Amino acid sequence: MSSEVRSASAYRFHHIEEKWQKKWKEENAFVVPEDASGPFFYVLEFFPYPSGALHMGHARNYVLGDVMARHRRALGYYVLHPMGWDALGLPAENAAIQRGVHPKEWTYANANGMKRECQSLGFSHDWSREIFSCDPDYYKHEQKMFLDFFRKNLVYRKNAYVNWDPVENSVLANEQVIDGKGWRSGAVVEKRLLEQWFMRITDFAEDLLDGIEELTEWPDSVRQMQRNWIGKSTGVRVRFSFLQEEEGALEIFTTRPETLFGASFCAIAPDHPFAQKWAESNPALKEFLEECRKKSTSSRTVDTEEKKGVFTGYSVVHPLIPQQVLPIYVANFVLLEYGTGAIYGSPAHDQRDFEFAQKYGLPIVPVVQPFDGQEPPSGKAYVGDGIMVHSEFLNGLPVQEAREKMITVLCQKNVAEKEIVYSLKDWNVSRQRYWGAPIPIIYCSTCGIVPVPEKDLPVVLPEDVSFDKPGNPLEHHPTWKNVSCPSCGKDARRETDTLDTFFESSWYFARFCDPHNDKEAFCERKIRQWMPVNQYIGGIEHAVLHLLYARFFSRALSVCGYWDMKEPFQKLLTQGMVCHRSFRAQDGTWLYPTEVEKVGENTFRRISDGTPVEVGRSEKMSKSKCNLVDVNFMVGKYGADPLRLFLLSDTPPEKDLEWTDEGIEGNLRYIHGLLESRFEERIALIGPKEEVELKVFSDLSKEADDFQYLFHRTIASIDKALERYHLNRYIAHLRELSNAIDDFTPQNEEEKRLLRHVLEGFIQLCAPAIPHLAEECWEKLGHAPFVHQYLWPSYDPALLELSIVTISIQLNGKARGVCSIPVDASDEFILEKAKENPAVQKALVSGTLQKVVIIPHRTISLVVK
Ligand code: ANZ
Ligand code: ZN
Repeated sequence: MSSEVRSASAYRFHHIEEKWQKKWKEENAFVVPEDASGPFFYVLEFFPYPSGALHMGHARNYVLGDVMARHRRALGYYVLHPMGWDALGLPAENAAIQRGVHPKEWTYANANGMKRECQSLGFSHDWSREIFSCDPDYYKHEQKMFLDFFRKNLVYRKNAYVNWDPVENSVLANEQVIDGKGWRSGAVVEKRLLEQWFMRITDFAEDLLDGIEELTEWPDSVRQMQRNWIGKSTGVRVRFSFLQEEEGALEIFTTRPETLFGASFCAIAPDHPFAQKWAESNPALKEFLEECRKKSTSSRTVDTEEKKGVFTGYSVVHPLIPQQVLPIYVANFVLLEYGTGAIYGSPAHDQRDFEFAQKYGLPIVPVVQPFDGQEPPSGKAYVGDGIMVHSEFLNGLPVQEAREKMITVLCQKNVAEKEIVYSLKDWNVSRQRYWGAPIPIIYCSTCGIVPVPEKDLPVVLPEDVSFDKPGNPLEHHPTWKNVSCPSCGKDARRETDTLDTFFESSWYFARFCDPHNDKEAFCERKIRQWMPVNQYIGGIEHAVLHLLYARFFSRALSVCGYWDMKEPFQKLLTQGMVCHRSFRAQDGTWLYPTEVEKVGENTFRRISDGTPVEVGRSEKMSKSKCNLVDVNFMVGKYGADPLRLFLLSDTPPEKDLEWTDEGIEGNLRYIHGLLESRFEERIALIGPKEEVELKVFSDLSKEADDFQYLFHRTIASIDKALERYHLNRYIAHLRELSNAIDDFTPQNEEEKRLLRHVLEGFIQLCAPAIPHLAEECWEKLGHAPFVHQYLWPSYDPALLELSIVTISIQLNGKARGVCSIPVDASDEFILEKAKENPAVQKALVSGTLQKVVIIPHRTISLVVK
């Protein structure tokens, strides 16, 4: 940094952070005791891939989760807040190929480094539950699940076209193909026919769709993305008979049967059985199919491509106009796996059909006329509503009515049936890679597909593999795949495909409830205790894949008797990205922020040679643009608490956050101020430590009265902000209160007690955001650690003139949660409410209620023995 820029003062409190991190660890501060009786709260962040180092996006994700976990603890919940590693997958294997380090070694080393980073940020994870998905003790349970799925016919093998990544030498899921290219390699994806294992997620399409309605605490955007992905369409399947002497009929699927009188051609997918058959005697067709095969199978890429086709030489007869003949094309925009893999084209009312018809000179017959006064568009298809024309018995009807009528007529004529189709496909779980969980299957030439007997699980990945040949090292291993058939004893062969890593992430959240169970994946009691995850937090990039697979897995595990649960995640927060401006040297190369220095308001130069630097717009931090800031470096320079505060302030969690050095320096100054000057000064003014449950002070001066009011209002506002994820507002309220604390000078003993009371409350309110600093101050105020073990401050609703209050529930002297009641609720009402608390309910099963003490607007204490 140049001297013109006010440089960041160094963080001076690393010793405090280390001190508390050590204490938390030594005293297992975040480990949930085995005999915990509730209430329970499960906070989970998407478990990370151990790529090497935390990036700022991870840090933001875990800070958000940590605030929620610490807040819940202070409310009296037992909080499960675990962390582990999504440790299987390609990058480890690539590291092995490129650098000769074994994937296992690479993975564990990375995870350990990232774990240290997590700890240096003060996250309250329960590391006693750490899991590695690459550990055979983990994946043996999922191999058992695979066998149970196999038994229940939820997983099956089929020959299918797959997306083949020629660089990775592996099959990709549709979701891993982006714009026709491999999501990691960027290579143009080809099609290949391979035997693969598939999960029957499509059997659950309707149920998964229905379930979305109940996910009211998920962002609407994610729910809509899931609906779109499942892609339910209600339509009809129509049979067109062949003009030639061809067996059967051409079946098409349409959602717009009312346009049938506008049909001018039919088209089938390149992989449609008819296309394959006719190509044998049609070289032009054959060539076209070859060309299509090189393209991806992903439905999501087809729309953007130029529409192309070839006439097959075959035709069908229009089902309602016997003298009208429609030519059949093979077209690249028709997908094999949607509907029937065949369509009729009605070019005036479908853009794809329109482009196709124009290109091949096919008739474009409008059959829907826009309502009076509207002009039909020129040069493109009209897809809107209107009145039917040129359509015999439909003429004059609006589109909706015409559709109903057409369906009735076609069904009566016995040429069509109603049909519902989904764009969701079965989930291909086979990967031709080494660093994955082996699929527990053996192939025997006599017995066929033989599941590995349960007693032989886990099927462990061999460690002695070599990566010098392309493709799957398990294939090249000299012995591993050779086994004897468990059923007949003859020579047989292991499945060498491994499971898609989305398999591991589809149930890890359940394993965290019972991570050391070596008999089963998890026991039911612990699942009942913790699941569903109450608060799940992660990036929007997993809105469809991971979240949909996990919802499906819950259903599949229910079918197999593991539990009875459909929805694993109750609340979901999808946080925005962390962005940073990018810098480019004059020769166009990207520069790291550490390679440039600021010379003016928005001008920078390259440190090495002083040349000017082009400043780009703020974008998601990424390696390719060099606009990353290193988490470790920032913790070293600014400290964990200032970094946490920065990641929480200013920007709401769901929005993109702009990294600026100025921003974090502001937070650093705030923390220095708090710890160095202001806190010490204040502490000299406060009253003695008291254990009384004193809350509202009376007979105060006007200034003190206002101060007290602000304190209560702040608690109420913070409660609301935390409940609604407005974590940026939470920080703003804290700052407002800390300013008021600075400005307040007590005039008498009573006001000194008030100041202590507010200062203590402030420290407690701060603790979820800046826990190291809070612990330190808490200790200075004369309290034993840890601050999160003390009950969260509460406010007096009467003071704030509120009608609803939240009170805490104590059972046999321990905080057991909260409940909301009207301010004027009777004692009987409050008791009834408290009895709805799970811990109280449980205690009342074996014990009886001995005593009830209600402190108005604050607590209800129950003694049950
Ligand atoms: C005739 C028609 C006329 C269509 C019209 C649309 C507009 P959604 O609604 O997304 O489900 N289609 C059917 N199967 C297809 C396949 N395998 N590949 C590509 N396209 C296919 O889409 C249903 C519509 O997509 C169907 O309705 C069909 O075209 C086309 F004015 O039939 B329609
Ligand atoms: Zn056999």
